[in-house]
Amino acid sequence: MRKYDGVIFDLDGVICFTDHYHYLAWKALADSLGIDFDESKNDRLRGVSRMESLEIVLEGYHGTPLSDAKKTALADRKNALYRQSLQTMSPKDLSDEVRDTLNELRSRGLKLAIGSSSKNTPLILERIGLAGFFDAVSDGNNITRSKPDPQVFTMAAEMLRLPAEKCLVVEDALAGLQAAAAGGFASAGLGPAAQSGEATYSLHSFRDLLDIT
Ligand code: B16
Ligand code: MG
Repeated sequence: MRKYDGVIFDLDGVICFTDHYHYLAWKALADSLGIDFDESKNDRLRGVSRMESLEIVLEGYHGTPLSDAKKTALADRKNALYRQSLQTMSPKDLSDEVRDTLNELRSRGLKLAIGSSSKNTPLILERIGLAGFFDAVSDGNNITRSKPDPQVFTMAAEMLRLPAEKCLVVEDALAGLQAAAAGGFASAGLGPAAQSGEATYSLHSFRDLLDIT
């Protein structure tokens, strides 16, 4: 009997790599506010929602207190810069390895979903040529609590009409692996998350998924 009937993929850091674009946009915002911001701080933003990311960036802010409206305006400014970068993406930003593995998983009869914190998920999927590909898309637009809360994955599983124990979550972020565990999902860790000890399976590469599904 098959171990999993569905796979729920995180987007940024798993299906494609927009983290450098996030970095450039946060860096530009931080510079304009006189805040120190580097790649290591950017790593703390993986899988974390936009407003929670802003709070992490603002840890280095020592100016006059910011109202909620001002914070929203700052997040909007960052997002506008980020979306400009996303416009440069194309189907070439989807690797052959990811495309071939997704197709192979589907041909094995597995249901495939996205479980991403990003509100820009629809735009990213369209840019990389995957709009309409997934059986379900759960993202920052349909959740009220972000990772490490399991809501984004629980809703993806519901959309697939599968119980958590029949779905495997694929993640690059610690917050995402914690979310998977909290929701009762097995997880496969890629990149930094693979070394955290939180993942059910640690993958060296995306195609390793074919060995555990
Ligand atoms: P947005 P994921 C996450 O995507 C990113 O890793 C994280 O850095 C970002 O802050 C978050 O999406 C929200 O993104 O500003 O586009 O709504 O890894 O969950 O696919
Ligand atoms: Mg991610």
